[in-house]
Amino acid sequence: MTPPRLATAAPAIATPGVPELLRALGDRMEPSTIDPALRLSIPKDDVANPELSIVIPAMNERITIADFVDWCKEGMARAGVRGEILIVDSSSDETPEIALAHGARVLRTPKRGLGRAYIDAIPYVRGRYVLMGDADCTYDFREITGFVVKFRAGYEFVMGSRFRGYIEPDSMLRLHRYFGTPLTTWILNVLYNTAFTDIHCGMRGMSKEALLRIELESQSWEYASEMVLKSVCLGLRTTEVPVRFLKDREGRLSHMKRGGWMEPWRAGWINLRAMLLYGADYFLLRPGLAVLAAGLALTLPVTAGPVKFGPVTLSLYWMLFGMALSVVGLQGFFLGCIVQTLYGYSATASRRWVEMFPYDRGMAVSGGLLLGGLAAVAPLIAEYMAMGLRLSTSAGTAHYLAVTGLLLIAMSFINFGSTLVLHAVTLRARRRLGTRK
Ligand SMILES: Nc1nc2c(ncn2[C@@H]2O[C@H](COP(=O)(O)OP(=O)(O)OP(=O)(O)O)[C@@H](O)[C@H]2O)c(=O)[nH]1
Ligand SMILES: [Mg+2]
Repeated sequence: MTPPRLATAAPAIATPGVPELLRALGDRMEPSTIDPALRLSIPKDDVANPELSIVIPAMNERITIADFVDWCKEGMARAGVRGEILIVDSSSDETPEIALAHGARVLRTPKRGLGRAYIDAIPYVRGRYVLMGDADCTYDFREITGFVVKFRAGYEFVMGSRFRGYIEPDSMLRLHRYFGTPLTTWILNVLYNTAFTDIHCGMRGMSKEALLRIELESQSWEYASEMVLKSVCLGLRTTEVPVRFLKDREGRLSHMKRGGWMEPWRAGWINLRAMLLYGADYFLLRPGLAVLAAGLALTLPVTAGPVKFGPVTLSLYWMLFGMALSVVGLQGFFLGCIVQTLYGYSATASRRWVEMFPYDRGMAVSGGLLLGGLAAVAPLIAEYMAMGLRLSTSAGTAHYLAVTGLLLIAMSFINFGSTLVLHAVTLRARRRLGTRK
């Protein structure tokens, strides 16, 4: 989708800090019809109908930007692909002028974070395939053939891997190289049953169609985790290619470091948040079922009184523990179903739970559980009344039965509330799915 061109030469929106030099270079300026804060500049030697778009956020990268754009051109020539370079720029130095002079399109955007820069760029992407990375010449864009080959083979998400490629000595902090990145990659692989080797690699590619489907939302560094997680949830055809990672140029300080000592920790924190937010169902659904099963196993067999399993006697306290587990587990499971429906990653995922828990049956089950629970609690209430509003201190059969009864009542309410929310959420999800697959 290319934003419509306006014939006017003068920008309708004055963006502070963009020097007149841009016009002196002879580019055409285009006021954006999408976001008035954005403005696109097109170089003299612009490329028509690109197959590939190299989309690169940049902020004050005057030390490297010239070489970087040249590297991209070299990379595209070697890969035999017709491509555009789109620099998404929030600089206050001369980065945009240099990029434009070297043949890149420059989309000026306010400083709103790395993730937001990518979101801003999406309507301006013309290629079928999008390659992302940094403007700092740390990722070697002279070698992009692997990405192009994989794209043309039909892969929708092509992740770069520094660990399968080359890492120049001292280019990465030891803590990141030997601990942070391998550990977080391993955790993600275990949780989501994937086989990534470098989930933090900034050089990565996606087909434009897939990029639209994942609907990026992250404004800052956490876009990296969001992309990976959503690619998994959407079941994108994914592969990895080795990439070369080089040291920062003399005099260049990464934005992570420019942000102060807290910035890497903040980045880690928001990346973890993204992993939890975009994959909440993984932490709720199956773990919820497991906890529910354990809870029921501790509660139900003890309904008629204490049960001995080898050296362990399951009595009232175990039952109460089991009841707490069951409640937490059942609620966790339902929350997982609800959140999966809310994500709406696919029509099948959205329909699955509402079909499995139809409204009428849900209400009938809740009613049944409530009646069963009340019936199981009744003997204890009768005993309580008969003894003048007192209960014996030693637990008898009625006590055990009452705990199971309480559990059934709690499950009835959880089932009732969750069925309602699930169906309410589906009404909204349906509206959304009308416009997507
Ligand atoms: N447009 C825009 N670009 C940004 C912003 N923040 C960072 N960038 C650019 O995004 C790219 C990645 O930033 P880097 O500073 O290299 O961060 P990094 O590679 O994650 O950090 P290191 O691992 O320490 O190198 C660079 O090209 C930056 O210039 C932003 O807020 N807006
Ligand atoms: Mg970098």
